[in-house]
Amino acid sequence: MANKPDLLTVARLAPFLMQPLQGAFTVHERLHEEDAAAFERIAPAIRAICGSGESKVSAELIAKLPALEIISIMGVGYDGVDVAAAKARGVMVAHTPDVLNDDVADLALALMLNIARRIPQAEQYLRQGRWPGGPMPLARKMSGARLGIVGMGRIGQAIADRARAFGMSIAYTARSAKPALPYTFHATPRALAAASDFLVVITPGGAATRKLIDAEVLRALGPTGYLINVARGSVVDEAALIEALQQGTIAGAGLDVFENEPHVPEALRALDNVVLVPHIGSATTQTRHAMAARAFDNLQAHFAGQPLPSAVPECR
Ligand code: 8YV
Repeated sequence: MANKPDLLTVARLAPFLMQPLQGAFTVHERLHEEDAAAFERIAPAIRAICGSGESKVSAELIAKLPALEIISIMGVGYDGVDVAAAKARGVMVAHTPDVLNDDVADLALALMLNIARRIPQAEQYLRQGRWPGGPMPLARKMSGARLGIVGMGRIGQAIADRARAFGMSIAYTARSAKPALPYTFHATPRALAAASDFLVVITPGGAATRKLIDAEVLRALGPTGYLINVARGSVVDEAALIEALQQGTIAGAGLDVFENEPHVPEALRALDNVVLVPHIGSATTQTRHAMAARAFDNLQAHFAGQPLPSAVPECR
């Protein structure tokens, strides 16, 4: 096909996204990282960027791409994109909300159950042949406990839906109260933590939420409280969390996201009161295919002159 628009990828994208991209675009795979000279030659022609939820699209990169029209992120989070810089240049930003709500909410509940019932440790106990020596120490009941949700957006609500089936009481904090929801609102993460057994973080990343969960919030959660993070590593002060876990300031943590992915501090990996998984919130075949399809649809709609299926709120 003649005149395929030039597209720069800024992440290692899945083959099921790369394939349609290569059909519709001239794709330059992470050229800005791989080959600076080649990137400089091709930069003036780039009309689209495609990346993942963790991708960085800085003002500096945007400034190098005078023909850029759209940034399509395969992910609901786009905190790595300088949206203000994109908007100032009239560049659209799109993401893939909704299609991953179920998976991320499922994982939040899985982490809660795993840390409370100590499933990974129990499995090791059995595998290591320790069962004949006696039963495991008792764990913590999750059903009926108090759940606090930091960020009551679409995924927060999907977590609450599931937690209701476990008979949990549900409270939340968000920028403002949502009177339509039957849950208790707390104005600050600290007040919410003080009233929670499980504190689940599912708020967008970025400057507005950086280190929102700090030493003070962890102290309020207390020695029988658990922290679950399925949002962004940046939302939690990781050094303060490690200290709180080491000292028993909180009971434990279930973490899908980290400050410096894919690197997880040795101090965190050495702890027994954590369940750690490598950012797998949306990582099922079904959901990643749906996200890829949406990321591609956003690009296609743009170049067909149609409204984007899911522009980010700032660009609507
Ligand atoms: C993925 C995510 O890590 O949607 C997000 O914001 O963090 C995840 O679903 C990733 O973006 C997949 O491309």
